[in-house]
Amino acid sequence: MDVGTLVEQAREGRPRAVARLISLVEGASPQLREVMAALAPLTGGAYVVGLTGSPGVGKSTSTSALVSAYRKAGRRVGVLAVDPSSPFSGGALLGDRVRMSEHASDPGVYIRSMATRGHLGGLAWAAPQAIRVLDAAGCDVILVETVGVGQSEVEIAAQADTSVVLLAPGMGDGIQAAKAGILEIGDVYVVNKADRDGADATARELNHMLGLGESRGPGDWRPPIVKTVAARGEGIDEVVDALDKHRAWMEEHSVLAARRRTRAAREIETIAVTALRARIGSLSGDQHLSALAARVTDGTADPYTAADELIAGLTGEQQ
Ligand SMILES: Nc1nc2c(ncn2[C@@H]2O[C@H](COP(=O)(O)OP(=O)(O)O)[C@@H](O)[C@H]2O)c(=O)[nH]1
Ligand SMILES: [Mg+2]
Repeated sequence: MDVGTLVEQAREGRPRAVARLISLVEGASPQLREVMAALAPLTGGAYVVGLTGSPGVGKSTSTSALVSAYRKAGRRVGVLAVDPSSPFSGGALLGDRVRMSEHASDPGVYIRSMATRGHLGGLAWAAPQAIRVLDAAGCDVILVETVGVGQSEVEIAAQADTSVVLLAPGMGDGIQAAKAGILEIGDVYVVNKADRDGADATARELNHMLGLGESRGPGDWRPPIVKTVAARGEGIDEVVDALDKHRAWMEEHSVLAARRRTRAAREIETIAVTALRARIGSLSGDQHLSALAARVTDGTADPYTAADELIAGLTGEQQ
């Protein structure tokens, strides 16, 4: 099937076309360039929410509950579950599919899991492309769940309009959060598993840590802390409310547009660096590179000068 037809069908909301397009992204298909060009004018309508937190904290359960809440409000929802540590989709995310299974037959919901380790450029490259597909397919809200470990959480936060950081009592999350720099990335904090002992203490500790080093002005956003029992859907309306408020605040202060520009800039950079690296890689046996290497080994050129020449040569031969 040609790209134009596929994009047209995805735009109409046909799930198989959406799935095919995301597969093209995941497989870094040669058609990707054409796909992205066709999707570009159709994007920008979706609100992207990132959910991060340690494994087991309740991200998938919360995502599923949020899907229910948004569906009740008549919104179309996309879910992207990203596992940056795995080269395979499906593995660690199998349990997630089970937790999302109640939405599997809903035509207003797209659920997709995605592995990124096999990718050049990893999460920073693949996730935004998949988000574009869901956006063009008419999703009003896209929930991006990351199996969170350190850097990937920061990466996903950079791709979302609003970042939700989840914690749960008794997971030693407080200390981990501080270590992982999570305290800088959350727009909304959720203390899930509030049915367990220690939820209040976790919320208090978090509130304390968020207040440390605080230098917010009157118009600044103060990340709220919401307690939930995602497994029973409790507190989910409050999370939706916090997300709505954050979105409204961002629009009011032109933060949303700025964040999206930052995101696009990073995306362009990642694609450019990946392309350059691929071009250099394909040069390893190249005569020009060998000649430069010979000049460096015999001392007639320094490696910086040689690198400059290499880069100049690469960009000179661009199509
Ligand atoms: N007690 C309790 N368990 C929960 C709650 N939310 C989720 N869980 C359970 O915690 C486990 C991990 O949840 P999951 O959503 O897969 O976490 P994820 O790894 O962050 O996606 C599952 O067994 C859930 O049923 C909650 O609010 N209370
Ligand atoms: Mg999960």
